[in-house]
Amino acid sequence: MPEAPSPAADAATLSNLRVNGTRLWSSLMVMAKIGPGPKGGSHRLTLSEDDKVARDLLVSWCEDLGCAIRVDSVGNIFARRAGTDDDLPPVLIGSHLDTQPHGGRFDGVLGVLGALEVLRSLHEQGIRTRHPVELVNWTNEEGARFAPGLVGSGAYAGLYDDDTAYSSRDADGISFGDALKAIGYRGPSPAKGAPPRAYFELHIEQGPLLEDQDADVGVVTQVQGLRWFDVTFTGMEGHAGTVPMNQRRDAMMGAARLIERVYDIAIAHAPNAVGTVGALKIHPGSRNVIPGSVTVAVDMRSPTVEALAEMEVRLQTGATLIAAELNLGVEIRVPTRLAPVVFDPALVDTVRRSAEQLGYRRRDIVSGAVHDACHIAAIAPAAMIFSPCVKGISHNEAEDIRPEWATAGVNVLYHAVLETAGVVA
Ligand code: HGY
Ligand code: MN
Ligand code: MN
Repeated sequence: MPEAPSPAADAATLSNLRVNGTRLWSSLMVMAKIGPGPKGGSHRLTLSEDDKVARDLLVSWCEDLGCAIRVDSVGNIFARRAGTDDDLPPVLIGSHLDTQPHGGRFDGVLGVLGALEVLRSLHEQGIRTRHPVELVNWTNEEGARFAPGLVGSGAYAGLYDDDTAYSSRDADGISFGDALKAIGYRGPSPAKGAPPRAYFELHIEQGPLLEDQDADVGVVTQVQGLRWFDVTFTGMEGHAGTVPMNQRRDAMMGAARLIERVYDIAIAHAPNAVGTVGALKIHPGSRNVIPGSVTVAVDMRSPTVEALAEMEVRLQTGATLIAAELNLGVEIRVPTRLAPVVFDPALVDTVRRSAEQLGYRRRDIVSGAVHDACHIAAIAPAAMIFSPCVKGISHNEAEDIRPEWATAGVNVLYHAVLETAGVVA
């Protein structure tokens, strides 16, 4: 794509710049065809063959713009557009392309392809920025195949070393490290990255507030905290038909009582706290065998550390009590503890002003979902932009957005980048 002559960098010219919403939407639809779900959503698990196809497509789109591509040791992909002062730290923009097993077409993808649209617009409009601008696709945000999630951004922020990331195994026993190598994205550069000048992430809200309040854009001020627990009860396998009920050591009984307790704890910390049990691992997993072991995958969240700590204590004591009552063994692993995050006020203000200047209806919002921005906020100024999604549905194949919402979000991202990276006439 030939570069246009650089426009004057005066405020009036810059304020009229917009991205190409049609091009954005068509790229979203092309990406949605890779790893489609059975009901029109997406099934593109991290480090799968489909993830590789999606990564390869993203790399080719970025190479078409003349970006320099870098892949790090945990598979994060960076596409760099040089700045006039190329030694300055980059303005980093992006999100994730991996999806839930039965996820939507926009969760994460809007942020990566929105960043691509920003690079395309900078290129097409011949804009020169002082700071370099880098697009990023983070590896394994979802944590659905390999726990924990947010591994790519966590490694970049120095939270995980390669061996820790590589050692995680999926339900079939395949390791993260082997899967990464198999798709050819185990890159040479170290995962721990230098702090960028700023990080902006565009993402769908994954909740109903923005649509309910007729907002075009969400200005994310903070993200609630999260804790994941794997609680494994061990009993004794036996014949479902012959062992008398009072002689059983049935691991599923433990799981059933713990599940009830997870919901009770969350409700006791209402209205903000939430708790879910989204997965069970049952051994041996046959209808007519008394389960010998059951692992309960717990997700608990709250905007305050105090509530998270209290919920964790109640879960731990509850699990121990249940195991004693039922003569079961119990082991509790904590794959993730993520503290609540408050985004950089100056960057949040940049987002707010960009939305205002563009004439969008905006509202401040706290994110219920966690995002890669949570880890990057620990090492650099970070902020997020939300686009509404239809009825707030997400982590569901029915996830949907209106094209004008996507365009609005990317226009805000574009102007936040122009301001932060600095435009050179
Ligand atoms: O679970 C989360 O909050 C994120 O959507 N993966
Ligand atoms: Mn996401
Ligand atoms: Mn998600």
